[in-house]
Amino acid sequence: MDLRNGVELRSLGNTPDEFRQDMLSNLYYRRGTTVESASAQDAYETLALTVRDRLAERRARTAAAQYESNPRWVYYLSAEYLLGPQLEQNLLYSGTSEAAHKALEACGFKPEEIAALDVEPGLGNGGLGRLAACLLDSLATLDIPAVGYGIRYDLGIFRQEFQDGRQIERPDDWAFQGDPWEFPAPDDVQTVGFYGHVDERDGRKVWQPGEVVLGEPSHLLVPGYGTTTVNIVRLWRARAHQASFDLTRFSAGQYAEAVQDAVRAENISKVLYPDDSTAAGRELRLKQQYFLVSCSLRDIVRRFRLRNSDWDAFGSKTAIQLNDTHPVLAIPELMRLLVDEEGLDWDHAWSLVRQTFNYTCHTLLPEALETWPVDMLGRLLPRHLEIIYLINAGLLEEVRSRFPGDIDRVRRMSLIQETPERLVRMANLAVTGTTMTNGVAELHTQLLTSTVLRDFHDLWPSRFANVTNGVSPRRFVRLASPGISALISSGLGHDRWLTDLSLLSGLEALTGDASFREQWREVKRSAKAALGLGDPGALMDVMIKRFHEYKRQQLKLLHVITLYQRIKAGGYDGVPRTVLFGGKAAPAYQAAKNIIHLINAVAAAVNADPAAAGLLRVAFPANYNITLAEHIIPAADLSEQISMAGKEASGTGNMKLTLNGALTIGTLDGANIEIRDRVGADNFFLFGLDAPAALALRSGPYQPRDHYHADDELRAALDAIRSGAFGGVGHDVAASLLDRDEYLTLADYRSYVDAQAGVDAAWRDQDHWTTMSILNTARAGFFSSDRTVTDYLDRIWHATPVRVEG
Ligand code: 26V
Repeated sequence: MDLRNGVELRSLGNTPDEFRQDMLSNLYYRRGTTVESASAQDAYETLALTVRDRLAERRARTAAAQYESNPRWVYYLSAEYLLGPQLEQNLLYSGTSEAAHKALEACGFKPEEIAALDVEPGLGNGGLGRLAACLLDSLATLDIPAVGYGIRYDLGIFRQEFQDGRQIERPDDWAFQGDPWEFPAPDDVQTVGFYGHVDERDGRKVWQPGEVVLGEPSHLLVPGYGTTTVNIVRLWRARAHQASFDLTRFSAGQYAEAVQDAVRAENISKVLYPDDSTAAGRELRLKQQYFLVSCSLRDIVRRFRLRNSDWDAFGSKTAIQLNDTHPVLAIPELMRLLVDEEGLDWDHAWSLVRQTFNYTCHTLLPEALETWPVDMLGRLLPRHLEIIYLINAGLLEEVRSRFPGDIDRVRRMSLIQETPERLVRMANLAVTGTTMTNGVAELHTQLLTSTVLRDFHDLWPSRFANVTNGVSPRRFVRLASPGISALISSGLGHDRWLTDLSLLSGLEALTGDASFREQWREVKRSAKAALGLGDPGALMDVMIKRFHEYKRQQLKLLHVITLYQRIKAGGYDGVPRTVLFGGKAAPAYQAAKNIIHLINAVAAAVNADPAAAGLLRVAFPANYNITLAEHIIPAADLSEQISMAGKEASGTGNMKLTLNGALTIGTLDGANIEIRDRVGADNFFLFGLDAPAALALRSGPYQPRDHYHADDELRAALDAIRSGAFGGVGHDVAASLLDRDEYLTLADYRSYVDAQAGVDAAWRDQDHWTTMSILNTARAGFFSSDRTVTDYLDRIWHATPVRVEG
């Protein structure tokens, strides 16, 4: 391989023999052990290094080609990434699965046992973090020069355990054994300031930080599928300055005091914040956000300077995507770099900043829109607060001149919320400092521009676009469901669908083929058998997502209780079901934790009752994560997407399940609408209030008790909870539904239960169900993250591919 400086690099061979040889040398030279004394962990790490070497070689070619073409770079700034397990993905993408299996077996190891040692880096909460990972996968697959920036948390999303049915959180020390996929780059360390004050020197503002912390990067390889491109995701870890270790105190025996500054510094990347029930104003989280932003922007500027010398080119060479408001401090930070450090005038800097950044909003919940206390921000980042005030002055001047006399509008749009505790509104700053703001599904974008961000849409309508989310077909079909993937490829006669998911439409023609339908049914059945939760002949009814009241796991649970009560009453006429829940609740979100507790209590009652045997089973495997998702999704027959309409921005689990042939029961919310439009109303179980109806009901005097009194089955289900039928658990859940029912669970109950009867009826005609299942997959090609990235490229990033020679 001929790299940039003309130096040749030997290409690694991929025959089983060459692979085994390289594994052996890694075992000896990098692991420092021998085949005879190698542990399973040695074998795993050696395998990982051997696979990583293959990708590192492609990485070197990629870096050379990208450097050579000096392209417009896409930088994805995200506080969260849920990358999933790396081993199987990297084996697949490097084309070494078979060679690796053979090499392991030759050394006396069982491939499945070695694969089980691969720990997923859980550096995210849910959909937002997994979307970031899917977009990186697609960027690489589409040969777009891109870097993801994030934080290398020591502890990822907590490990969930159940104790007497209650959620307990345990720390997730994911890299305890070391992470073989990472390349640390301590030489690229950045210095980040906090606190201090602002001086003025020769007419220029100079921020004098009161504390500095080092940001040490490491990167993971992000290979594209079916291409040579290997991009990277660069993760920052906080390190204390040498000077923060107090040797004098240590020598005097004051051990805790000696390290306190160092500990404080390194705490910045210690733990991922779980999204919380209340927007928490914790200073450490604000520090994390600025830490990510400061390190990443310095790195982006360093990379820009490798090939460019003129700041004027910065905006055309750099597209930075802000994943929600978490990295929005990048806007004042880049202003500070350009104005204070580089000496550009304000207007010039502002036009470059706006050209560089774009913002994705991922929510509609007002309580999820981030704000930071002005006092806290001003103490931690005094110069940034000044810059935010200056940006605000420009914004408000524009608002006043467009809408003279509309003081209310000025107050609503201001970057500063004038409550007793004054707050900086991060979403307002994001829209103001970017070229484009996008929502993540059609309905979401519509609601954003008509409600939460309406004033901004009035002022700048052309700044808004929709980009509907998507998911990686490689991870969520090919890796998660090897069985269905093989069947799709044999049915279509190719595997090009993996990089052009619209080709799944070719499956439609196969719905008329009885033998194909039979194979499809068999593949779904064996995925259920492999999952091992319940009878593979039963309908697998799946609700997997974070726990939040707006997502309405409690509605699914009321349905389960109703089915159970029908069974107890005798003459149950429903089909056998396994109802599977998976998901975590934020540790401080008590209402969500109460729902988890109640689900486990109902599961215990149902699963222990012989009357329910063979008819109804409730499974709730703990610690739902990407690894578990990849086992559950292929086994699902029914996908529960039952949020209160107008609350779920998009959903992405809905797409993964549809692509795997699950039928959806859902409301007209988020991307469900687009799924239904594509798979067809006949192949989707719709129920419930739509967004306008839900909004109207919410804004009137809604009385949940009216539904309780009017519906016998609903009343029986709630009464059972209240009478202590499930071990006395769930009083709080029942009370909250009867007293407030913020998310209209009771209003949608009857419509939901009736739609579930429609599911039973459809399931009884297995052949027809299978046809609907195939049609769901065939018509869901739109939901590939490759399409999502293509939309971002056309509407927002305007970047072009750089092909890397293979
Ligand atoms: C944050 C908070 C903060 C406190 C109040 C409760 C709450 C609830 C949710 C969140 C997370 C908001 C950001 C987020 O994760 N959004 C998810 O993004 C996915 C990818 O676009 C999308 O599919 C999900 O619908 C959306 O919830």
